[in-house]
Amino acid sequence: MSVRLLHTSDVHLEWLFEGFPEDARRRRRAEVAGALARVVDLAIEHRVGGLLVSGDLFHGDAPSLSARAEVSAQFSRLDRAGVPVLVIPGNHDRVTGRSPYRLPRFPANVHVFSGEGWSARELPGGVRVYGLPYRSQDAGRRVLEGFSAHRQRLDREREATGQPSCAFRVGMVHGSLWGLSFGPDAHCPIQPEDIESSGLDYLALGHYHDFQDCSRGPTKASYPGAPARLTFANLSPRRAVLVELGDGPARLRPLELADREYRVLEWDLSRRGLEGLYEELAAGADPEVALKVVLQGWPAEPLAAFGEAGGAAAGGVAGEEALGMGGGSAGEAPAAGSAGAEGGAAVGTWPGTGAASAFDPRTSLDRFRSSYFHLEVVDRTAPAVAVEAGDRTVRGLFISRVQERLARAENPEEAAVLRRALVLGLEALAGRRPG
Ligand SMILES: [Mn+2]
Repeated sequence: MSVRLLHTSDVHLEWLFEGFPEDARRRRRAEVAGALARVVDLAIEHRVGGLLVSGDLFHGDAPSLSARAEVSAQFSRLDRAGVPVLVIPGNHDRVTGRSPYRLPRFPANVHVFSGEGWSARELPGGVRVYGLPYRSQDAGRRVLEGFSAHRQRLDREREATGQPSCAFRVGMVHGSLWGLSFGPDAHCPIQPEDIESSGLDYLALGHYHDFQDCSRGPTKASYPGAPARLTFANLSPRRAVLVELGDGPARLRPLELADREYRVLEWDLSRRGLEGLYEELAAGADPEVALKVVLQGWPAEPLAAFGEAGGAAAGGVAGEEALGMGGGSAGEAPAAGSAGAEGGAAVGTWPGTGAASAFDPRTSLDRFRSSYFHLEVVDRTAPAVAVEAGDRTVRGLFISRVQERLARAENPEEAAVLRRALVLGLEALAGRRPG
């Protein structure tokens, strides 16, 4: 006897796609719904005995009526194809008063594990599925600890109610495998040894947004990952996992799901320059690609390279020598690493060759916005300035104050504002009108 199941999780219908322009956001949300439809297509094509959804089907616990209708429509297609659907709520769509999981809106083939703890449900072909809905009170608990005792109790209960004994055992849980990086989003820790001793043939995990095979010992386990990319962290191929239960250990076949291309470009302006970045972005332009550019360092180019904004300011700066270097005269305040390795040019002298304030990392790539589906700039630039200990000049004190605040900045936005303040302040101290 053999049975195939299809496993998905973390669809996150109605994900916000924060930072995307409105039109791209709308299209991306439609693509997330399309990914769910594609998973349903695969379940039908592969004639699976069940579709498992391991949490975070919805991005929020009170999804819109249209998102609920979309899910119902997709699950109805499975109903017509005779495919049961098993769902556990995740940390994003946990069961609350407004939860779609409380309303009997789904077609009859859908079962949501929404009780207090573990419960079990049978699928055709001798498969018993044990599901644990996410509950916030379990967030810090090792959720698979002692699972085999729950399994044995549920087996006794199921068999007492007339269910035949099962040939295959599958678990569903939404939580963080120990050792995978979840950052502050770690919930319901899962220890590898608890997978190994679970007595399950397959553990259908949810919460991690990229495919990961987590098999341990006799138990196969995986995170399928979100079927459509949700953030720029999701660069790996999208997957739904086909699980084949039969003789011997379960077999996993991760099926690839097509999705929009996301790219991340890290660019050190001190080493590779701004002109080089412009060339790179022009060469890679593709209105279907979502691109994130992480800017580091600081451009050493002369002002003209800073583009239109810089060009406008250029006139005012042409006479920079005449304006003098203000408090930052070369003799008084040699800036960071003026010994700059391999001809580090303007890195190390401040102000540099042009009005640095004409370069604003936040808007520096605006001219490329229409060349990409979405262009996101992460500003980790670092204006290269340093101040000697004991420098009591206005300039020295200004730099130290801003740098102290930078060291304590609580988020990237605050740090970006402080770096901008540093640039504008130094320009002003150099006697220049900010660009
Ligand atoms: Mn999730």
